Amino acid sequence: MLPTIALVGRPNVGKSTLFNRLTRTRDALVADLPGLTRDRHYGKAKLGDLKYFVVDTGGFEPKTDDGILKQMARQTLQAIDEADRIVFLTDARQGLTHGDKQIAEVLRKRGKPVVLAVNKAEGMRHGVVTAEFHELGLGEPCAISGAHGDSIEELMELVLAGYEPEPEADDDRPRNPRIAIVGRPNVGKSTLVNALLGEDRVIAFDQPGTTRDSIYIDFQRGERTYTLIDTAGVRRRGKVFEAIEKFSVIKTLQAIEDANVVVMVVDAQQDISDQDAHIAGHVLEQGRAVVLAVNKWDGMDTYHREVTKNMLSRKLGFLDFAQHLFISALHGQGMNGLFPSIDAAYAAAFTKLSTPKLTRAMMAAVAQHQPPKNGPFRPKLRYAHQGGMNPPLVIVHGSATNHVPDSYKRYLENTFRTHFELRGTPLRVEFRQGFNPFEGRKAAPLTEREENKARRNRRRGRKLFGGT
Ligand SMILES: Nc1nc2c(ncn2[C@@H]2O[C@H](COP(=O)(O)OP(=O)(O)OP(=O)(O)O)[C@@H](O)[C@H]2O)c(=O)[nH]1
Ligand SMILES: [Mg+2]
Repeated sequence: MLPTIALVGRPNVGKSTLFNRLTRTRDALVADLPGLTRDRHYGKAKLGDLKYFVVDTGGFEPKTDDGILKQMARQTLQAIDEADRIVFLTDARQGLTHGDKQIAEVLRKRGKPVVLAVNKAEGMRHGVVTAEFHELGLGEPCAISGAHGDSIEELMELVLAGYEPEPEADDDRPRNPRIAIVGRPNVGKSTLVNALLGEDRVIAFDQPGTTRDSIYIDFQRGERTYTLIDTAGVRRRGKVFEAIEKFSVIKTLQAIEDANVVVMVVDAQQDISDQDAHIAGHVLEQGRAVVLAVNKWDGMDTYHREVTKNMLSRKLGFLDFAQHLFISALHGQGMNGLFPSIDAAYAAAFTKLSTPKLTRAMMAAVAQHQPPKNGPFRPKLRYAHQGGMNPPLVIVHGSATNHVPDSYKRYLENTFRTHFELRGTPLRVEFRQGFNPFEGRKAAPLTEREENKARRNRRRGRKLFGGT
Protein backbone atom coordinates (compact mmCIF):
# COMPACT_ATOMS: atom_id res chain seq x y z
CA MET A 1 0.00 0.00 0.00
CA LEU A 2 1.28 3.44 -0.86
CA PRO A 3 2.20 5.84 1.92
CA THR A 4 -0.01 8.88 2.39
CA ILE A 5 1.34 12.31 3.20
CA ALA A 6 -0.90 15.14 4.36
CA LEU A 7 0.04 18.79 3.88
CA VAL A 8 -1.10 20.81 6.86
CA GLY A 9 -0.75 24.48 7.74
CA ARG A 10 -2.40 27.85 8.13
CA PRO A 11 -4.25 29.39 5.19
CA ASN A 12 -2.02 30.81 2.51
CA VAL A 13 1.24 29.21 3.58
CA GLY A 14 1.49 27.48 0.21
CA LYS A 15 -0.04 24.04 0.72
CA SER A 16 -1.78 23.99 -2.64
CA THR A 17 1.28 25.33 -4.41
CA LEU A 18 3.38 22.53 -2.93
CA PHE A 19 0.62 20.00 -3.68
CA ASN A 20 0.59 21.05 -7.32
CA ARG A 21 4.34 20.80 -7.56
CA LEU A 22 4.39 17.34 -5.99
CA THR A 23 1.58 15.92 -8.09
CA ARG A 24 2.48 17.58 -11.37
CA THR A 25 4.39 14.50 -12.45
CA ARG A 26 1.10 12.88 -13.34
CA ASP A 27 0.73 12.61 -17.06
CA ALA A 28 -1.87 14.66 -18.82
CA LEU A 29 -3.35 11.60 -20.48
CA VAL A 30 -6.67 11.88 -18.79
CA ALA A 31 -6.75 15.62 -18.67
CA ASP A 32 -9.44 16.96 -20.89
CA LEU A 33 -12.22 14.45 -20.98
CA PRO A 34 -15.70 15.91 -20.75
CA GLY A 35 -17.22 15.24 -17.37
CA LEU A 36 -13.96 14.37 -15.68
CA THR A 37 -13.64 16.24 -12.41
CA ARG A 38 -10.33 15.94 -10.75
CA ASP A 39 -10.22 15.97 -7.03
CA ARG A 40 -7.68 18.59 -6.19
CA HIS A 41 -7.36 17.55 -2.59
CA TYR A 42 -5.92 14.15 -3.33
CA GLY A 43 -3.17 13.31 -5.72
CA LYS A 44 -0.51 10.79 -6.51
CA ALA A 45 3.12 11.77 -6.55
CA LYS A 46 6.49 10.19 -7.00
CA LEU A 47 9.88 10.49 -5.39
CA GLY A 48 12.24 8.55 -7.62
CA ASP A 49 10.48 5.21 -7.96
CA LEU A 50 8.56 5.62 -4.75
CA LYS A 51 4.93 6.46 -5.31
CA TYR A 52 2.81 8.03 -2.62
CA PHE A 53 -0.48 9.80 -2.11
CA VAL A 54 -0.54 13.40 -1.07
CA VAL A 55 -3.45 15.21 0.56
CA ASP A 56 -3.90 18.98 0.47
CA THR A 57 -5.88 19.80 3.57
CA GLY A 58 -6.60 23.40 2.61
CA GLY A 59 -10.00 24.57 1.50
CA PHE A 60 -11.85 21.51 2.73
CA GLU A 61 -14.41 23.64 4.39
CA PRO A 62 -15.37 27.30 4.17
CA LYS A 63 -13.15 29.58 6.13
CA THR A 64 -14.59 31.26 9.18
CA ASP A 65 -13.25 33.93 11.46
CA ASP A 66 -13.27 31.68 14.47
CA GLY A 67 -9.57 31.16 14.55
CA ILE A 68 -7.28 28.56 13.24
CA LEU A 69 -8.56 25.57 15.13
CA LYS A 70 -12.08 25.95 13.82
CA GLN A 71 -10.60 26.02 10.38
CA MET A 72 -8.82 22.78 10.97
CA ALA A 73 -12.18 21.24 10.59
CA ARG A 74 -13.25 17.65 10.86
CA GLN A 75 -12.05 16.75 7.39
CA THR A 76 -8.58 18.06 8.02
CA LEU A 77 -8.36 16.07 11.22
CA GLN A 78 -9.58 12.97 9.38
CA ALA A 79 -6.91 13.55 6.73
CA ILE A 80 -4.28 13.84 9.47
CA ASP A 81 -5.47 10.63 11.08
CA GLU A 82 -5.47 8.75 7.79
CA ALA A 83 -2.07 9.97 6.69
CA ASP A 84 1.10 8.11 7.49
CA ARG A 85 3.14 11.26 7.85
CA ILE A 86 2.53 14.98 7.92
CA VAL A 87 4.25 17.91 6.28
CA PHE A 88 3.55 20.92 8.43
CA LEU A 89 3.97 24.07 6.36
CA THR A 90 4.81 27.46 7.75
CA ASP A 91 5.64 30.76 6.08
CA ALA A 92 9.17 32.15 6.16
CA ARG A 93 7.96 35.63 5.20
CA GLN A 94 5.54 35.86 8.08
CA GLY A 95 7.71 34.08 10.58
CA LEU A 96 6.37 31.98 13.41
CA THR A 97 2.77 32.85 14.29
CA HIS A 98 0.35 31.99 17.02
CA GLY A 99 -1.63 29.88 14.55
CA ASP A 100 1.47 27.81 13.82
CA LYS A 101 1.87 27.07 17.51
CA GLN A 102 -1.74 25.99 17.81
CA ILE A 103 -1.45 23.66 14.84
CA ALA A 104 1.80 22.25 16.24
CA GLU A 105 -0.07 21.45 19.43
CA VAL A 106 -2.83 19.62 17.53
CA LEU A 107 -0.26 17.65 15.58
CA ARG A 108 1.66 16.70 18.67
CA LYS A 109 -1.52 15.37 20.26
CA ARG A 110 -2.34 13.29 17.20
CA GLY A 111 1.03 11.63 17.43
CA LYS A 112 1.75 11.36 13.71
CA PRO A 113 5.32 11.79 12.48
CA VAL A 114 5.68 15.40 11.36
CA VAL A 115 8.25 17.14 9.23
CA LEU A 116 8.25 20.90 9.66
CA ALA A 117 8.74 22.91 6.47
CA VAL A 118 9.37 26.64 6.31
CA ASN A 119 8.01 27.70 2.94
CA LYS A 120 8.59 30.77 0.75
CA ALA A 121 12.25 30.72 1.73
CA GLU A 122 13.58 31.40 -1.74
CA GLY A 123 16.44 33.86 -1.68
CA MET A 124 16.72 33.67 2.10
CA ARG A 125 19.44 32.16 4.23
CA HIS A 126 18.07 28.83 5.36
CA GLY A 127 19.79 28.86 8.74
CA VAL A 128 18.36 32.27 9.47
CA VAL A 129 14.74 31.70 8.44
CA THR A 130 14.42 28.40 10.21
CA ALA A 131 15.92 29.58 13.51
CA GLU A 132 12.76 30.73 15.25
CA PHE A 133 10.80 27.65 14.17
CA HIS A 134 12.85 25.35 16.39
CA GLU A 135 10.66 26.60 19.15
CA LEU A 136 7.79 24.45 17.85
CA GLY A 137 9.67 21.42 19.09
CA LEU A 138 9.03 19.44 15.92
CA GLY A 139 12.63 18.82 15.02
CA GLU A 140 14.88 20.44 12.48
CA PRO A 141 12.82 22.77 10.23
CA CYS A 142 13.33 22.35 6.51
CA ALA A 143 13.52 25.58 4.49
CA ILE A 144 11.85 25.22 1.10
CA SER A 145 10.17 27.12 -1.67
CA GLY A 146 7.13 25.41 -3.08
CA ALA A 147 6.71 28.03 -5.76
CA HIS A 148 10.33 27.78 -6.95
CA GLY A 149 10.89 24.14 -6.23
CA ASP A 150 13.82 24.72 -3.87
CA SER A 151 14.71 21.82 -1.55
CA ILE A 152 11.45 20.00 -2.29
CA GLU A 153 13.20 16.74 -3.03
CA GLU A 154 15.23 16.98 0.16
CA LEU A 155 12.03 17.62 2.07
CA MET A 156 10.24 14.64 0.60
CA GLU A 157 13.25 12.38 1.13
CA LEU A 158 13.08 13.28 4.77
CA VAL A 159 9.32 12.78 4.93
CA LEU A 160 9.40 9.46 3.13
CA ALA A 161 12.53 8.09 4.77
CA GLY A 162 12.24 4.35 5.30
CA TYR A 163 9.65 3.67 2.61
CA GLU A 164 10.68 1.45 -0.26
CA PRO A 165 9.16 1.48 -3.74
CA GLU A 166 6.77 -1.40 -4.25
CA PRO A 167 7.94 -3.86 -6.87
CA GLU A 168 6.41 -3.05 -10.23
CA ALA A 169 4.04 -5.95 -10.91
CA ASP A 170 2.32 -4.48 -13.93
CA ASP A 171 3.74 -6.79 -16.51
CA ASP A 172 3.13 -9.99 -14.66
CA ARG A 173 -0.47 -10.86 -14.52
CA PRO A 174 -1.19 -11.50 -10.87
CA ARG A 175 -2.79 -14.85 -10.20
CA ASN A 176 -6.01 -13.65 -8.67
CA PRO A 177 -8.07 -10.75 -9.87
CA ARG A 178 -8.24 -8.21 -7.10
CA ILE A 179 -11.54 -6.42 -7.00
CA ALA A 180 -12.26 -3.15 -5.25
CA ILE A 181 -15.81 -2.03 -4.76
CA VAL A 182 -15.84 1.73 -4.51
CA GLY A 183 -18.37 4.51 -4.45
CA ARG A 184 -19.53 7.31 -2.24
CA PRO A 185 -21.40 6.53 0.98
CA ASN A 186 -24.80 4.92 0.78
CA VAL A 187 -24.79 3.89 -2.85
CA GLY A 188 -25.10 0.27 -1.75
CA LYS A 189 -21.52 -0.99 -1.58
CA SER A 190 -22.21 -3.09 1.50
CA THR A 191 -25.29 -4.64 -0.02
CA LEU A 192 -23.32 -5.42 -3.15
CA VAL A 193 -20.49 -6.98 -1.17
CA ASN A 194 -23.05 -9.14 0.54
CA ALA A 195 -24.72 -10.10 -2.69
CA LEU A 196 -21.35 -11.00 -4.18
CA LEU A 197 -19.98 -12.97 -1.26
CA GLY A 198 -23.35 -14.43 -0.39
CA GLU A 199 -23.92 -15.86 -3.86
CA ASP A 200 -24.47 -19.62 -3.83
CA ARG A 201 -21.56 -20.22 -6.13
CA VAL A 202 -19.15 -18.26 -4.00
CA ILE A 203 -17.03 -19.70 -1.25
CA ALA A 204 -15.63 -16.94 0.87
CA PHE A 205 -12.65 -17.87 2.97
CA ASP A 206 -13.22 -17.05 6.56
CA GLN A 207 -10.02 -15.32 7.46
CA PRO A 208 -9.61 -11.93 5.95
CA GLY A 209 -6.01 -10.87 5.50
CA THR A 210 -5.25 -7.51 6.93
CA THR A 211 -2.57 -5.22 5.64
CA ARG A 212 -2.50 -2.23 7.89
CA ASP A 213 -6.09 -1.11 7.86
CA SER A 214 -7.20 -2.46 4.51
CA ILE A 215 -8.88 -5.80 4.40
CA TYR A 216 -8.46 -8.43 1.73
CA ILE A 217 -11.06 -11.15 1.48
CA ASP A 218 -10.30 -14.15 -0.71
CA PHE A 219 -13.14 -16.03 -2.26
CA GLN A 220 -13.63 -18.65 -4.88
CA ARG A 221 -16.12 -18.77 -7.68
CA GLY A 222 -15.90 -21.63 -10.12
CA GLU A 223 -12.27 -22.22 -10.99
CA ARG A 224 -11.21 -18.80 -10.01
CA THR A 225 -10.03 -17.22 -6.80
CA TYR A 226 -10.65 -13.54 -6.37
CA THR A 227 -9.61 -11.10 -3.73
CA LEU A 228 -12.01 -8.45 -2.59
CA ILE A 229 -10.37 -5.30 -1.31
CA ASP A 230 -12.61 -3.79 1.23
CA THR A 231 -13.09 -0.04 1.46
CA ALA A 232 -16.01 -0.01 3.81
CA GLY A 233 -14.98 -2.24 6.67
CA VAL A 234 -16.57 -5.61 5.94
CA ARG A 235 -17.23 -7.83 8.92
CA ARG A 236 -18.67 -11.27 8.86
CA ARG A 237 -21.80 -11.69 10.94
CA GLY A 238 -23.23 -15.15 10.80
CA LYS A 239 -23.88 -15.93 7.17
CA VAL A 240 -23.88 -12.39 5.92
CA PHE A 241 -21.12 -9.90 5.47
CA GLU A 242 -21.81 -6.60 6.97
CA ALA A 243 -20.05 -3.50 5.87
CA ILE A 244 -19.77 -0.63 8.22
CA GLU A 245 -19.86 2.34 5.93
CA LYS A 246 -17.20 4.73 6.97
CA PHE A 247 -16.26 6.58 3.88
CA SER A 248 -12.62 7.44 3.44
CA VAL A 249 -11.15 8.90 0.31
CA ILE A 250 -7.70 7.64 1.20
CA LYS A 251 -8.93 4.08 1.68
CA THR A 252 -10.77 4.36 -1.61
CA LEU A 253 -7.64 5.58 -3.38
CA GLN A 254 -5.56 2.82 -1.86
CA ALA A 255 -8.09 0.17 -2.84
CA ILE A 256 -8.16 1.51 -6.40
CA GLU A 257 -4.37 1.45 -6.48
CA ASP A 258 -4.24 -2.16 -5.24
CA ALA A 259 -7.06 -3.52 -7.38
CA ASN A 260 -6.95 -4.89 -10.91
CA VAL A 261 -10.63 -4.33 -11.44
CA VAL A 262 -12.70 -1.63 -9.81
CA VAL A 263 -16.43 -2.02 -9.45
CA MET A 264 -17.62 1.56 -9.27
CA VAL A 265 -21.05 1.75 -7.67
CA VAL A 266 -23.43 4.67 -8.17
CA ASP A 267 -26.97 5.22 -6.93
CA ALA A 268 -29.47 5.36 -9.78
CA GLN A 269 -32.06 7.01 -7.58
CA GLN A 270 -29.84 9.97 -6.71
CA ASP A 271 -28.13 12.56 -8.85
CA ILE A 272 -24.71 11.61 -10.07
CA SER A 273 -22.66 13.91 -7.89
CA ASP A 274 -19.26 15.52 -8.13
CA GLN A 275 -18.06 13.03 -5.58
CA ASP A 276 -19.03 10.20 -7.93
CA ALA A 277 -17.11 11.94 -10.68
CA HIS A 278 -14.10 12.47 -8.41
CA ILE A 279 -13.93 8.80 -7.52
CA ALA A 280 -14.41 7.76 -11.13
CA GLY A 281 -11.71 10.26 -12.11
CA HIS A 282 -9.27 8.57 -9.75
CA VAL A 283 -10.14 5.16 -11.19
CA LEU A 284 -9.35 6.46 -14.63
CA GLU A 285 -6.23 8.26 -13.51
CA GLN A 286 -4.93 5.01 -12.04
CA GLY A 287 -5.68 3.32 -15.33
CA ARG A 288 -7.74 0.64 -13.69
CA ALA A 289 -10.10 -1.72 -15.44
CA VAL A 290 -13.57 -0.86 -14.30
CA VAL A 291 -17.16 -2.05 -14.24
CA LEU A 292 -19.84 0.53 -13.58
CA ALA A 293 -22.62 -0.83 -11.39
CA VAL A 294 -25.68 1.41 -11.45
CA ASN A 295 -27.41 0.26 -8.32
CA LYS A 296 -30.98 0.63 -6.97
CA TRP A 297 -32.36 0.16 -10.47
CA ASP A 298 -35.42 -1.50 -9.00
CA GLY A 299 -38.52 0.55 -8.42
CA MET A 300 -37.71 3.11 -11.08
CA ASP A 301 -40.06 3.94 -13.91
CA THR A 302 -39.00 4.25 -17.51
CA TYR A 303 -38.83 8.00 -17.38
CA HIS A 304 -36.49 8.14 -14.38
CA ARG A 305 -34.34 5.42 -15.85
CA GLU A 306 -33.91 7.57 -18.95
CA VAL A 307 -33.03 10.56 -16.79
CA THR A 308 -30.38 8.55 -14.96
CA LYS A 309 -28.90 7.21 -18.17
CA ASN A 310 -28.63 10.74 -19.54
CA MET A 311 -26.99 11.92 -16.38
CA LEU A 312 -24.54 9.04 -16.51
CA SER A 313 -23.41 9.88 -20.00
CA ARG A 314 -23.14 13.55 -19.13
CA LYS A 315 -21.27 13.20 -15.85
CA LEU A 316 -19.48 9.88 -16.18
CA GLY A 317 -19.19 9.85 -19.96
CA PHE A 318 -15.44 9.30 -19.65
CA LEU A 319 -16.22 5.81 -18.33
CA ASP A 320 -17.99 4.89 -21.55
CA PHE A 321 -15.39 2.18 -22.19
CA ALA A 322 -16.65 0.34 -19.12
CA GLN A 323 -19.47 -2.14 -19.02
CA HIS A 324 -22.54 -0.50 -17.46
CA LEU A 325 -24.61 -2.87 -15.36
CA PHE A 326 -28.00 -1.80 -14.11
CA ILE A 327 -28.54 -3.76 -10.94
CA SER A 328 -30.39 -4.09 -7.72
CA ALA A 329 -27.95 -5.42 -5.17
CA LEU A 330 -30.77 -5.61 -2.66
CA HIS A 331 -33.03 -7.79 -4.82
CA GLY A 332 -30.20 -9.56 -6.61
CA GLN A 333 -31.34 -8.30 -9.98
CA GLY A 334 -29.03 -7.85 -12.94
CA MET A 335 -26.18 -9.41 -11.01
CA ASN A 336 -25.50 -12.22 -13.45
CA GLY A 337 -23.45 -9.93 -15.62
CA LEU A 338 -21.17 -8.88 -12.82
CA PHE A 339 -18.55 -11.62 -12.76
CA PRO A 340 -18.41 -11.99 -16.55
CA SER A 341 -17.87 -8.22 -16.77
CA ILE A 342 -15.19 -8.30 -14.09
CA ASP A 343 -13.44 -11.18 -15.85
CA ALA A 344 -13.66 -9.46 -19.22
CA ALA A 345 -12.32 -6.17 -17.88
CA TYR A 346 -9.49 -8.01 -16.16
CA ALA A 347 -8.59 -9.92 -19.31
CA ALA A 348 -8.72 -6.73 -21.37
CA ALA A 349 -6.38 -4.92 -19.00
CA PHE A 350 -3.73 -7.59 -19.50
CA THR A 351 -4.22 -8.17 -23.22
CA LYS A 352 -1.07 -8.70 -25.23
CA LEU A 353 -1.08 -6.88 -28.54
CA SER A 354 1.47 -7.84 -31.15
CA THR A 355 3.27 -5.17 -33.13
CA PRO A 356 2.18 -6.48 -36.57
CA LYS A 357 -1.46 -6.71 -35.52
CA LEU A 358 -1.40 -3.26 -33.93
CA THR A 359 0.32 -1.79 -36.95
CA ARG A 360 -2.19 -3.40 -39.31
CA ALA A 361 -5.12 -2.10 -37.29
CA MET A 362 -3.55 1.34 -37.26
CA MET A 363 -2.90 1.33 -40.99
CA ALA A 364 -6.49 0.33 -41.65
CA ALA A 365 -7.64 3.23 -39.50
CA VAL A 366 -5.31 5.61 -41.33
CA ALA A 367 -6.58 4.36 -44.68
CA GLN A 368 -10.09 5.29 -43.55
CA HIS A 369 -9.11 8.65 -42.13
CA GLN A 370 -5.77 10.35 -42.60
CA PRO A 371 -4.58 12.38 -39.63
CA PRO A 372 -5.46 15.96 -40.59
CA LYS A 373 -2.88 18.39 -41.89
CA ASN A 374 -1.89 21.00 -39.35
CA GLY A 375 -0.43 24.05 -41.10
CA PRO A 376 2.58 22.82 -43.06
CA PHE A 377 2.65 19.59 -41.05
CA ARG A 378 1.14 16.35 -42.22
CA PRO A 379 1.59 13.72 -39.50
CA LYS A 380 2.61 10.36 -40.84
CA LEU A 381 2.00 7.28 -38.75
CA ARG A 382 4.33 4.39 -39.45
CA TYR A 383 3.85 1.64 -36.94
CA ALA A 384 2.46 0.89 -33.52
CA HIS A 385 3.62 -1.32 -30.70
CA GLN A 386 2.51 -2.10 -27.20
CA GLY A 387 4.36 -0.13 -24.57
CA GLY A 388 2.69 -1.62 -21.53
CA MET A 389 -0.18 -3.49 -19.95
CA ASN A 390 -2.70 -2.76 -17.26
CA PRO A 391 -3.82 -0.53 -18.79
CA PRO A 392 -2.78 -1.31 -22.34
CA LEU A 393 -0.55 1.38 -23.76
CA VAL A 394 -0.15 1.65 -27.51
CA ILE A 395 2.77 3.65 -28.81
CA VAL A 396 2.37 5.00 -32.30
CA HIS A 397 5.54 5.92 -34.14
CA GLY A 398 5.72 8.36 -36.98
CA SER A 399 6.74 11.83 -38.00
CA ALA A 400 5.17 15.14 -37.01
CA THR A 401 3.13 13.16 -34.50
CA ASN A 402 3.07 16.13 -32.13
CA HIS A 403 0.67 17.68 -34.63
CA VAL A 404 -1.88 14.88 -34.30
CA PRO A 405 -4.98 16.40 -32.71
CA ASP A 406 -6.63 14.86 -29.66
CA SER A 407 -9.72 14.00 -31.65
CA TYR A 408 -7.60 11.82 -33.92
CA LYS A 409 -5.94 10.22 -30.93
CA ARG A 410 -9.38 9.32 -29.63
CA TYR A 411 -10.28 7.97 -33.05
CA LEU A 412 -7.26 5.65 -32.88
CA GLU A 413 -8.12 4.67 -29.32
CA ASN A 414 -11.60 3.70 -30.42
CA THR A 415 -10.22 1.80 -33.37
CA PHE A 416 -7.89 -0.26 -31.18
CA ARG A 417 -10.57 -0.73 -28.59
CA THR A 418 -13.06 -2.09 -31.10
CA HIS A 419 -10.56 -4.09 -33.07
CA PHE A 420 -9.06 -5.86 -30.06
CA GLU A 421 -12.31 -5.96 -28.06
CA LEU A 422 -10.85 -4.12 -25.12
CA ARG A 423 -13.99 -3.67 -23.09
CA GLY A 424 -13.65 -2.40 -19.55
CA THR A 425 -10.08 -1.18 -19.52
CA PRO A 426 -8.75 2.29 -20.16
CA LEU A 427 -6.52 2.34 -23.19
CA ARG A 428 -3.73 4.77 -23.70
CA VAL A 429 -2.29 5.88 -26.96
CA GLU A 430 0.96 7.81 -27.10
CA PHE A 431 2.88 9.14 -30.03
CA ARG A 432 6.59 9.06 -30.65
CA GLN A 433 8.40 11.30 -33.06
CA GLY A 434 10.73 9.82 -35.60
CA PHE A 435 10.54 6.28 -36.77
CA ASN A 436 13.70 4.89 -35.31
CA PRO A 437 12.54 1.75 -33.55
CA PHE A 438 15.22 2.19 -30.90
CA GLU A 439 14.02 5.62 -29.95
CA GLY A 440 12.03 6.02 -26.77
CA ARG A 441 13.38 2.72 -25.58
CA LYS A 442 13.36 3.77 -21.93
CA ALA A 443 9.67 4.60 -21.90
CA ALA A 444 8.69 1.73 -24.14
CA PRO A 445 10.50 -1.52 -23.53
CA LEU A 446 11.37 -3.44 -26.65
CA THR A 447 9.54 -6.60 -27.43
CA GLU A 448 11.58 -9.77 -27.22
CA ARG A 449 11.97 -9.81 -30.98
CA GLU A 450 13.10 -6.22 -31.09
CA GLU A 451 15.48 -6.96 -28.25
CA ASN A 452 17.01 -9.91 -30.10
CA LYS A 453 17.32 -7.87 -33.24
CA ALA A 454 19.01 -5.07 -31.35
CA ARG A 455 21.43 -7.58 -29.84
CA ARG A 456 22.22 -9.03 -33.27
CA ASN A 457 22.79 -5.55 -34.61
CA ARG A 458 25.11 -4.68 -31.79
CA ARG A 459 27.05 -7.87 -32.39
CA ARG A 460 27.27 -7.05 -36.06
CA GLY A 461 28.40 -3.55 -35.19
CA ARG A 462 31.14 -4.88 -32.95
CA LYS A 463 32.33 -7.22 -35.70
CA LEU A 464 32.40 -4.40 -38.21
CA PHE A 465 33.82 -1.65 -36.09
CA GLY A 466 35.56 -3.47 -33.28
CA GLY A 467 35.26 -2.29 -29.69
CA THR A 468 33.01 -3.68 -27.01
N1 LIG B 1 7.22 33.62 -2.47
C1 LIG B 1 6.58 32.47 -2.40
N2 LIG B 1 5.24 32.46 -2.48
C2 LIG B 1 4.61 31.27 -2.40
C3 LIG B 1 5.31 30.06 -2.26
N3 LIG B 1 4.41 29.06 -2.21
C4 LIG B 1 3.19 29.64 -2.33
N4 LIG B 1 3.31 30.98 -2.43
C5 LIG B 1 2.23 31.95 -2.59
O1 LIG B 1 1.45 32.00 -1.41
C6 LIG B 1 0.07 32.19 -1.71
C7 LIG B 1 -0.78 31.09 -1.10
O2 LIG B 1 -0.44 29.85 -1.68
P1 LIG B 1 -1.44 28.60 -1.65
O3 LIG B 1 -0.66 27.46 -2.19
O4 LIG B 1 -2.71 28.92 -2.27
O5 LIG B 1 -1.63 28.47 -0.06
P2 LIG B 1 -2.55 27.41 0.71
O6 LIG B 1 -1.78 27.01 1.91
O7 LIG B 1 -2.98 26.33 -0.19
O8 LIG B 1 -3.76 28.30 1.16
P3 LIG B 1 -5.23 27.78 1.65
O9 LIG B 1 -5.62 26.65 0.80
O10 LIG B 1 -6.04 28.99 1.47
O11 LIG B 1 -5.07 27.41 3.08
C8 LIG B 1 -0.01 32.25 -3.21
O12 LIG B 1 -0.03 33.59 -3.62
C9 LIG B 1 1.27 31.58 -3.67
O13 LIG B 1 1.69 32.03 -4.91
C10 LIG B 1 6.74 30.10 -2.19
O14 LIG B 1 7.45 29.10 -2.10
N5 LIG B 1 7.32 31.33 -2.26
MG1 LIG C 1 -4.98 25.72 -0.75
